[in-house]
Amino acid sequence: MALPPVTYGATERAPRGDYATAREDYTCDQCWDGYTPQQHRMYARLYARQHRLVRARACDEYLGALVHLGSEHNIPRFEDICARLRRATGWEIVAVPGLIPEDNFFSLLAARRFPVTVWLRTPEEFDYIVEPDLFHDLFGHVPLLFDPVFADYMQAYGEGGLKAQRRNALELLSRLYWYTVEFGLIDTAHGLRVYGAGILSSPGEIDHALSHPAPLRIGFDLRRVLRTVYEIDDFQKGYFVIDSFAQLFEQTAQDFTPIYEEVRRLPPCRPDRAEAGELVFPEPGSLLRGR
Ligand code: HBI
Ligand code: FE
Repeated sequence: MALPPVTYGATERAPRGDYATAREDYTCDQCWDGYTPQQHRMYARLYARQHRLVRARACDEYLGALVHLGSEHNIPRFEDICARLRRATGWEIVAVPGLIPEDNFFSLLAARRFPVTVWLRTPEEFDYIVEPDLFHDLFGHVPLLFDPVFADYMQAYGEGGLKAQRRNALELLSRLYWYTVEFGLIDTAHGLRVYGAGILSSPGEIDHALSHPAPLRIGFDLRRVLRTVYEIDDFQKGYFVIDSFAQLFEQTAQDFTPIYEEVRRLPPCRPDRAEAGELVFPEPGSLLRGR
């Protein structure tokens, strides 16, 4: 029975994926032999560009795990990555036709299975893609699943998502995913670094997130994140900075129920306006100018 495709947000655009071949749980086969030489070349071009950009800007945990994606010259076989990933943190990656319903998404994460999209953007979409594609999911998300603490955080997020559905708190919880897994920054001895997949897989947002004076960079605080709205189709106006994946895991390893009730009673926050008393990181480069 063909499953209905899934799209997010108010969009008339037809979903990119072919859901006809998906199983009941929305997983499908990667069909690696079906990729054309042009698609392998496209992957290699995307990898080469992003690798140059992330080299000095991504956190060490990410850079150290990139090698596990395998060859940079062609689209990897998911089962090859799976073999390495299972040994590292007990995670697997599973092929999906594209975006899948939240319940299926959370259930997969809770079972330490990360959904990776099987289709790859076209050359015309080299600089911008509207939906997560194979490159975003593989290059952006998969390397950090090799980090034991981040891997535990991702599973806890999946479990939290299943609970949030029952508490009608999906919109609040999606902000946590957005400001950590997709657009998170981490403070290191060498300065701010990127760990969010949406930044790591973007040609322009790495520089924007770390070097542009405009965005606000605020110390991670769970309640503040759950209150902060976000836009999906432009560079972020604000980022949250964690001290470590251990801090992120500890600060979110609690029952969110009372926190959802607390946050619901408060007005939403803007990502580009600091609230009283919060830790705001200095504008990049300002320390060098002695300001
Ligand atoms: N489906 N394949 C896929 N990948 C995602 O990142 C994804 C999804 N479905 C829902 C979703 N993300 C977000 O809405 C989560 O916050 C649930
Ligand atoms: Fe993503």
